[in-house]
Order: sequence, then C-alpha cells, then structure tokens
Amino acid sequence: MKSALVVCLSLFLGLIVIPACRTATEPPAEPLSSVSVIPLPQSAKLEPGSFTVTAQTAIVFAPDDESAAEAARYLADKLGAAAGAQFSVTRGASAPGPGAILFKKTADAAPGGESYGLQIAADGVVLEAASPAGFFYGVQTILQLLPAEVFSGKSMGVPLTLPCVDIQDVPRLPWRGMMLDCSRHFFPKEFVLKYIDFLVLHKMNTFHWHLTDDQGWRIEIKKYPRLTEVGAWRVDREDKHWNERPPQTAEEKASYGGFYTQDEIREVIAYAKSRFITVVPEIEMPGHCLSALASYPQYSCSGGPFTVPPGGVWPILDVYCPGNEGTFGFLENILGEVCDLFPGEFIHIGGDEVDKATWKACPKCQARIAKEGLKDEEELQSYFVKRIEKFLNSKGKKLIGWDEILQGGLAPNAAVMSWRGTEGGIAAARAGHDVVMSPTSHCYFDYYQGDPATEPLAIGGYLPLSRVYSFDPAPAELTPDEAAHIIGAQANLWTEYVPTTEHSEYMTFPRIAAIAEIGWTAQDKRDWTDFTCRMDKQFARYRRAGINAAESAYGVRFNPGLDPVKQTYGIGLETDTFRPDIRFTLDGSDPVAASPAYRRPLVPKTTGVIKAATFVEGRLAGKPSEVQVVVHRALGIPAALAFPFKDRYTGGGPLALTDGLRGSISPGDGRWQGFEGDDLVATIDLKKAKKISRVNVAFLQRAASWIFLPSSVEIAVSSDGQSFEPVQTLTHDVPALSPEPVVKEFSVETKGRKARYVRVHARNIGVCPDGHPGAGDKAWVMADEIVVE
Ligand code: TNX
Repeated sequence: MKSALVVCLSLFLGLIVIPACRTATEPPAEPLSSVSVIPLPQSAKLEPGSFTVTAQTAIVFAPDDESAAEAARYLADKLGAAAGAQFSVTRGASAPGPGAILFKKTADAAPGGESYGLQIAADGVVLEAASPAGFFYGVQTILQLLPAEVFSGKSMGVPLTLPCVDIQDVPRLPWRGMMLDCSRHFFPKEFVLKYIDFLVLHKMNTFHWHLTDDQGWRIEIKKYPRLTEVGAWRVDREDKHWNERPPQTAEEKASYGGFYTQDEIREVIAYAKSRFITVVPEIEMPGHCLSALASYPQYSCSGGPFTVPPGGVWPILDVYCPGNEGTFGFLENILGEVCDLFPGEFIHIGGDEVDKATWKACPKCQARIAKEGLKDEEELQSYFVKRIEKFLNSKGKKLIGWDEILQGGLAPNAAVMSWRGTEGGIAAARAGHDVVMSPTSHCYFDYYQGDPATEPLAIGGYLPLSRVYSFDPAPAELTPDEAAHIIGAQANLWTEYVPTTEHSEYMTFPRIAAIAEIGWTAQDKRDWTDFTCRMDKQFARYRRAGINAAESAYGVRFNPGLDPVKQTYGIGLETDTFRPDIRFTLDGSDPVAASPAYRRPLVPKTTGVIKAATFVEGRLAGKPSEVQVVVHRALGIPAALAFPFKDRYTGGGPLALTDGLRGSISPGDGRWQGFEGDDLVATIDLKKAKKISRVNVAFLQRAASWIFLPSSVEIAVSSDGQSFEPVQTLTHDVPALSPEPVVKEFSVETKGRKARYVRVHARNIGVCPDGHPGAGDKAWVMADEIVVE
C-alpha cells in the first residue's frame, strides 16, 4: 500500500470502547431497551410473539368515550394508507373478537394527563389512557413499532407486524418544545404545519413560534397594518453573508419576506391543537424589533427612520422606548390581538440582548427612570417587562421570556427560558419561578452538527447529536422542590443561516430526536448507546417520510488518546451512530466501501493525512472526514500547563498540544486549545534527554472571535526541569485586526541540542486591542500542536 503513514494496528484495548448492544447473534452485556421507540417509553417489556394488522383488524373504542375517538381515527387513517385498505372505527366496550385494536379509557391519569399503557398480544392490542393526549401518544408508539415503511404514508406491501409488548409510559416534563424562527427567514404556512408533524413524531407538545425580530414581522395585526405592509419585507441580499448585508437604499423596494394572516395563524393553532401541541407565540420586546420600528418609528427613542435590515444587526441598539407612554399602548394593542388568537397559557415576549446605551442617552427614558425611582437602565427593562406582565396577566396569560428578563428584577409571575447557559434558569427556579431550559451549549440547532469542513455554512458552535443527548435539564444543584420548577426542555432553530425549508429540516433532524427524549424519558432510563441503537430505525423512518435529515452523525471524529493501561498513543475513530462500519485511507484518497475497516486505534508512524467515512450496507453515509497527523518526538506526552486551558476550546483535553492532530482555520474544529487572558506556558517532559533539531508551534488568529496571535513565543530547554535555557524568542508582524483568519507557525531550530524538557511560553496580548469590538475584554491565545523534532 502506498501511503503517507504506516499504521500498525495496536493491540491495546480500551481507548475505544466498543459498545455492547443487542444484535442477532450476540446477547447484550447490559439489557438494552427492548423496543425501538423514540422517545424511549418509561417501561417496555418485550414478549414472545407478534400481532399483524390486516384489513380485517377492527379498531374499537368505548361507546361512552369520545376521548379516544380522534386517536382511533388517526390510527385508522395511518394504517389505511400503509395497508392500502380502509379501516373502520367502531364503538364497543370490548373487542368484538380476537384480532382487534381496542382503545380503553382508564380512570387513573398521571399528572398532566399524557400517560398511556399499551399491551400488544398475539390475539389483539389494547391501548389504555385517561385522556385524548394519552391515546394520541399511544398511537404514535404503535406506529413506531410497525415497520418504518409505514412512515411513507403509502402502501409498500410490507406486513404490518407489531411485536408483543407491554408498555407503560408517561412523559418526564410537561413542556417538550421546539422553537422555529420564522423571522430571519420566512417559511410558508404549509411548512409550519409540516413542522408541527415533526413534533408529533417525537411526542413533543410545545411549538414556540418566533414571529417577530429585527429582520421581519410575520404576524398580521389588524390595528397596525404597516407591521406587515412594511415590517414583513426586506431587500433581498441572500447572495451575501448574513453579517455583510448593506441596508436598504432609498431607491430600493423591499420585496423579500412574507407573513401569516390571522386566519392562517388560527389554522396552524387548530392543526397543532388536534395533535396536542400548544403554540407559544413570541413577540420580541423591548429589543429585536427593527421590523416594527421601521413600520412605526415613533415608538423608538430616536424617532427613526428605519428600514428592515436584510441581515445581521449588532449591537441591538434600536429598541422600543419605555420612556414613551405610547409604546405601551402600541404593545398592549398588539398583545391584545395575540392573546385573542392564541389560546395557550404562555405568551413569549423575548427580552433578550437589549443594549442599554440608547436608553442611557434618551431623555424620555431618563425621565421615566427618575419618575419611577428606578436605579438604572437594568431596572428600566425590569419595569418594562413588569408592565407587560401585568397586561398579559389581566388577559389571563402568563409571561415567559429569555433569561435577560432577570436583569433588574424578575416580574412576579414570569417564567424564564434559560438560553445563556443554565444559570439564569437555576436562579429563577430557586426564586420559585417556572423555567424552560434551552441553553446554547446543548439546544441550539443553528450550530454545526458535524465537522464544519463538511457541513453547510452555519452560525458557528459545535453541537453534534451526542452532545444534545448528554443534556440533563434538571441541574444537580437544585433541591427536589426547586427542580420541580424546571417545567421543560426545548431546542431552538434560529434561522439567520437557514434560508430554506429543506435546510431547516436538515438542521432539525436528527437532533430533534435527542431533545425529545430528554423531555420525555426519565433521566435514569436514558442511555446514549441504546439511543444510537434505536436511531438506526429512526433514520429509516425519516427516510420513508421524505425528511431531509442530516447524516452528520455518521461523520467520523478523530479521537487521539492514551491507552488507559499501557499508556500507548493511538487515534480512535468514532461516530454518533451505533456500531458504525468505518473505513479509512492513509494515501489521501477518499474512502470507499472496500477500504480497510477500522477495528482499533490507529498508531501513525509518519506524518500524513487520515481520511475516514462510515458505510451503511455498502453506501457512504454522511461525508468523509480527514485530519492532518504530525508524527514527532513529543507525540502522546501530555504537556504540563502553567495556566489551564478553557472549557470552550479544550482542543480535546490534556493531550491536545501533543496529540498529533493539526487544526484547521476554524477555532471550533475541536483541535485548538485556548487560553483566555492567560499565557500559554507548556512544558513537555521527553522522559530522557534527546537530540532536538526543531520546535514548531502554530497559533491561530481570528480577531472576529477574540483570538489573537501571541505577542511573542519563547522556546526554552532544560535537562532537569528546573533551570531553563532560552533558545530563541520569536515575534511576528501580523496586524492584530487583520480581518482574515491566520494560522502562523513559530519555528525554532535547536540544532541537535540535547534536552529532556522543552518549554513553550506564548505571551497572550492580554486584552482585545483598541478598535476591536471587544476592546479591553480578555483576548484568547490558541495553539493546536507543539511539534518537537
Ligand atoms: C441569540 S437566543 C439570540 C437570537 C439569535 C441566536 C443565534 C436569543 C434569545 N437570542 O436572536 O438568533 O442567538 O444563535
């Protein structure tokens, strides 16, 4: 084999844990879930035998119980489509004979009324519930127990066989949510209805509809027609990057966008309601409202004029003016119509990211602060939210907002949606307020779900399926009473970088399956390996349903590490899928189904590239990934650090600087290790004195992410680890504010000097320089590898 690397397949075990899961031939080491249902039911006992639905199968519900009728008809429709036959739904206290599906009402509802029980036996099916929602969820489970072909919505000639099983099921949390941002990009009503069915597939019950933001107002308000005549439209700059879109000029007409009429909104709400989904509208205030101010500039501090921005706005300075009494009248009239339209308990009022500088300079806002005896602009925001809350409460509604509504004091009855981490949610729960957890770290579906090099452009971040799944919305530090205030878990699809409906499916799937299971299944019943095992069938359902699900979970990650016993170095290859068939190459070619199969960690002998990909039944799944590997003397020797690296950029942990893997131009690729405000001071102990010819370290500069090259890099060597002899100090002449990202190598010839210890001291520039948006904030210094030759 002609290859840049010679790899011996090392014999060690443990670096890669091959998960134990049920296969046809192998009994599981740990009992895994017996049914392939997502979200996983609280208990499911598989029994021998099966039941096959045929055109003769009767669907029966109790005569005095309408609560099952809808769900029974829904099931009949789905089965009818899958069988190419008509199923009749009849009333009856018991099954007319063997072979029926009986919907049976039970008295004992779990709180929330969403529980159900399902018994499938060879002679029939009994679905028990106390509420229409319980029956509906039971039907969803029946559909998942059938072959995936059922999800195609048409007859595919497969037998409709169900395994015999006894399921008792009840959700963990009462708010299982997905948010769709229809402002940054507008999606037609038809897609919103489809999105509701995506929630149905996963037993989710809350659709958070982000209807207004700077870049578009999407809800018809009868009293203020300009909101949709003006605010729903912007100039089309879709050919440019979101953050590089010039504003509308005087000659231009805004023609890109759209909105939902009140009739359309009622249709969406009714559709959702029949599927036990509550629609929570979000009307953003006091910020993220340029589309409204472009329509009615009198409710801003400056009076405008404004246009609807076609792309990114930062900071959020043009906001509603709480010094102006008219602003409250305007917002209350809007919210009045919103309250009349949406029957749900909660109205989301946004509340995030307001830059208070405008209020600081606004005489009306300052007069309000003085008149109301407020301390500062934070309290002015709190005053604003409290007034809006009073109005919503008067309409019988509850206010929910992003965690910034905690600033200056939380409104008395408000619920909090915690997005900037979980801290806001924890504080609110401790103060007795209800909380929906939705932190960026686990719930932001606009983030990359695979290696950015192989993904469509996204806003940034890195949120693969496994990371979503690892989220527990009930933080350990809460007491049981406090934790009872965590009413929900939700994922958010912001759409700055999501221009089409196809792309929003791609970003939503498969991560929606993980957030759904977080909300539904008890924490102690969730298991990642088991989930990936069930995801195999879930992917098949998505394919049958024609959903554009991302295959990023099949993408291969390179995981360098040390064998826990032998402390030898190797590179594990892993995916977010169950028992992947990974194939790799070392010669730079793309892997094919016949390339060598990955079995155990790879031990590179020479510098080169590894490419790897996953195959499912011989077909490439996801995209091939690749990494540059450098083989050198310090490979696999953890560097001792004088200052710790930060969680945000670990580079993979303690071995990052000597793991052989080079980073890309993207700081979020998982290979760069970052130090915030501190210097990078790393010492490597080669264990015995060795001849060293050169030390090479690369640093990343990306001013837009607060990451700068070090001001200097000093390389020193030592024989005892105590007294170090400087070899050379390097500087550079790259301007700190250069707009393009730069990877710069700092290389020192050591001319065969013998040393046991090598020390790299890279001086952080400390703080972001003048002229930078973060001037004065801590700067990052970032390296991927210390190469010792
Ligand atoms: C922050 S999350 C925002 C949104 C952006 C999102 C992008 C939140 C309450 N505000 O306006 O779309 O980040 O990830």
